[in-house]
Amino acid sequence: MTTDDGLVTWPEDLAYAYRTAECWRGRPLGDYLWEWADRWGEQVAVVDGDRRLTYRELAELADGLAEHLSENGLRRGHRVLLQLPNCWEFVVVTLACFRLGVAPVMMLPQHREHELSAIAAHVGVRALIVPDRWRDYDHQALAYRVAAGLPGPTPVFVFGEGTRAPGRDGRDLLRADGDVEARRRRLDALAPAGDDVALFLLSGGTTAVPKVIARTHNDYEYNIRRCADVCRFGRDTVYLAVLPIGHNFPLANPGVLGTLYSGGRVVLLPSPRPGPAFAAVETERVTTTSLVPAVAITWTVAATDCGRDLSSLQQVHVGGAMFAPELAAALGPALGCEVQQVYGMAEGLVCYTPVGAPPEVAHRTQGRPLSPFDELLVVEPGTERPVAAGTIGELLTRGPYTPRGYYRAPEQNALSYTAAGWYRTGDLVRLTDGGDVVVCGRIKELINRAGEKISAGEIEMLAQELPEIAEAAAVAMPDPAVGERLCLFVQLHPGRGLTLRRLAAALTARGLAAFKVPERLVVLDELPHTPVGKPDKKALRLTLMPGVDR
Ligand code: J2J
Repeated sequence: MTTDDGLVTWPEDLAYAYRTAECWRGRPLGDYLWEWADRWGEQVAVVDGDRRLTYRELAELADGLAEHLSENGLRRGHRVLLQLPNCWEFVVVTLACFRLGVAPVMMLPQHREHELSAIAAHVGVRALIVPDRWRDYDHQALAYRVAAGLPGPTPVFVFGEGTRAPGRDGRDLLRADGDVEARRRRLDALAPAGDDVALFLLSGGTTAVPKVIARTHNDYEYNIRRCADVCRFGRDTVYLAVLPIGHNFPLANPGVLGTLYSGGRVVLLPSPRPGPAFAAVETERVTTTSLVPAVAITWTVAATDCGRDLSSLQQVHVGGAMFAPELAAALGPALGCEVQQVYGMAEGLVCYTPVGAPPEVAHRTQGRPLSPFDELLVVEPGTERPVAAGTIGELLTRGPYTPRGYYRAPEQNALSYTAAGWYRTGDLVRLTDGGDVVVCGRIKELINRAGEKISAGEIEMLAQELPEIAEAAAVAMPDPAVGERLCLFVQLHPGRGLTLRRLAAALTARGLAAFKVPERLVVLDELPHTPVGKPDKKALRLTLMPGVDR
């Protein structure tokens, strides 16, 4: 069923079943904040550089901020765009939003005007939350430009040292003075329901238009709880977050939220560079972290003779892109810990290889679903016809934490979800006899660059708006370091010329995030086409294979 607002809900009978089975507890995520503080109050919850927050401080700061946001007019059902790097403020803001029932839309620090404006308009956000500067980029100015293009006044809240926004300076909002208990009760009274949207995640996507996934408090809490359980998180867990925590994987699988849920300690770093990460492992006695394969490879190399004591590491989670078995086998010995592979998606389904799995499972599969209520169906690509057991096909899935459609996207939903509510992952998988998923490829048109998904359609549409380009096709180019890079094949208008540098400058000027800018340009007299008139990407991809002449 779809609400008037464009939210696709689970069928009533299933919702009933998920509640009865206690997958869904009907408790908003913000509710847990004080439960944690009451249980583990003086324990350190979050470490960011010199800043160490206890569970109690976290709860008090989040409540203080929630009240400020509420005084600024934000309330249950509203949405805000959240674009912060990995920092303690990110955690406080997210928890404050959960508390109020305001849903943050999780953007990445690398996103620019193109992404921010489209998503903000699509979701209908009431405020923007940004850093002042990040990696020499003025996010505050960016946010004001985005806000100016939105209907209605959209306040910008700025976090960081050099903030200058009067009244919306994050430093003024991150205070927990006054009567903490009274505030706690006031906010308890404003709490959202379990079925409310807790947050919006971005889809890796394959299309030109942005797709967002609304995750409810019920479904996200279940996902966090199951992940934390499968990964055996507990009070001894020290989780190092090095991937951008706006991503589902480091945010909640089990990631930051799974660690807090378990009474552990979260250590935040702004990047996965091995030097600072290994130093943090040593000083904080980190037990676990999550990596994408591209980072796992650099860590494998860097760990040798790194001069750091990495002996506290117990498990490393690797997912987000293809991970070759031999690389998976090499990572554990290099770091002196166990590797757990993860196959997950912001759309819901998450699979993990279990703790203690034998090498043939841990190195050669991407694990099994988190929940006994997850349904997996492997079909002939693009159909709903199951393939023979053990053979490769497209994975369809349904379950208690896999929403039934994208938010406000009926046309896309008709393509990405079947009438019976299965999500078409676009991934090619096979299931082993033991029920583990092996990811074998994909049919969806995206470029997976070090785990960051780039939609081919989005880039093609932007490229075709440039005056030089008649037709464009974005294709994944294999790469040993980052897995895949974006290669753009183009046919130009007669008499026009284009270089990679000019293409990159033009797309950047249109506000495209840097990681989505093509890294190779191939100009052809004419693109090859399939019988239905689409660019023949299979043929184009073949020309990128080593040893093939163009
Ligand atoms: C191959 N491809 C994979 C894997 C994801 C945990 C882990 C990852 C994500 C994520 C996530 C893969 N091997 N092990 O949200 O919670 C590709 C598939 C999938 C897409 C989803 C999580 N793990 N993939 O990567 O929404 O193509 O989520 O459909 O960014 O990444 O991308 P995303």
